[in-house]
Amino acid sequence: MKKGLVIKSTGSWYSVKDIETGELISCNIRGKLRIQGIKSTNPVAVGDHVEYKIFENTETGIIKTVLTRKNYIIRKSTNLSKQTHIIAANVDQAILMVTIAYPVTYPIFIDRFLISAEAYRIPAKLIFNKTDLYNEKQAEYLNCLTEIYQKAGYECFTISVKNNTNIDKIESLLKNKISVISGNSGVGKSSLINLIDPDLNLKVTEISDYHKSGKHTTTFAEMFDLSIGGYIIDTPGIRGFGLHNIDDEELFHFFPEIFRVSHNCKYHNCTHVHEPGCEVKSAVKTGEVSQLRYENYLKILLDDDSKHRL
Ligand SMILES: Nc1nc2c(ncn2[C@@H]2O[C@H](COP(=O)(O)OP(=O)(O)OP(=O)(O)O)[C@@H](O)[C@H]2O)c(=O)[nH]1
Ligand SMILES: [Mg+2]
Ligand SMILES: [Zn+2]
Repeated sequence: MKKGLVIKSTGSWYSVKDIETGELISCNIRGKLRIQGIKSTNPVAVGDHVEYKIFENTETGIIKTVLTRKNYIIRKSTNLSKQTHIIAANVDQAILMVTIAYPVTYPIFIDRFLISAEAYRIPAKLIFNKTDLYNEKQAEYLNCLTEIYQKAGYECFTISVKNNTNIDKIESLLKNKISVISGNSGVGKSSLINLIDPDLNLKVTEISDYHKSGKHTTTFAEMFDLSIGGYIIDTPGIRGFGLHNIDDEELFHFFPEIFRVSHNCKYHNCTHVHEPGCEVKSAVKTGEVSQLRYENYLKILLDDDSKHRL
């Protein structure tokens, strides 16, 4: 059996790069597929290492086995079933691209992404894009958010793809790593990759004036070789991250700054909602834990909808 790396997935066809020859083979998954792990709408994802076989007398192949994943990042499937959709597998880091406006990314969306990354122990970074567009108030809000997330332990970058601001920092971030970049549609994920590697010539479109949101220009996840070294996985814009298999009792483990102070709570099974002697609540009062992060923790914990829906 040959070994390969899945670099593109359209749902029915997969582009597999042969590990030995580097050749790209179109594969499907007809027949029996051996796979371990979670139930998802896509059994094979970009970043997967697979074993495949060339279909007799053709140039195409069949994926037979998906090798054990080191990690993966998921979003909720669009239907209301409990199924999830794997965005990418086997990554070194997960990057969320955020915009304060054009379109707006909500902090709770950032938090759900971070929880999802923490749960799979994938280092997460935040890139705030389109700084060229922000008025004074939006710039202030941007500072406020980066301060909150930096304090929580996440590296933040503020960039403008349009003005080429701080792109060198992103190049250092991506160099020699396998990174997946995610975010709402229209935040500029593909634009950033084009700026770093113009030869890739990825499709981008204007965000719609009417809705001030993106148009889902990128429709399939795809992994690209970067000329600076490393791989980047561009992904379609999404609206929500799945919090698959995260129990209420362990949700706070995935807020690193909350987890840190929780060791000193009076009750070992403190949920940090109403208990006396809760160090998390004290830390919110002193500002050690941000009010915003704590409120989002409560929102996700107490609001079933936000846990199970898109
Ligand atoms: N003003 C400004 N516009 C930007 C910047 N970066 C990207 N854009 C614009 O934002 C729009 C959307 O960019 P894309 O790169 O297609 O966004 P995307 O995140 O890949 O979107 P999807 O593929 O739909 O998920 C395009 O019109 C870009 O030119 C920036 O830094 N400043
Ligand atoms: Mg795109
Ligand atoms: Zn507590």
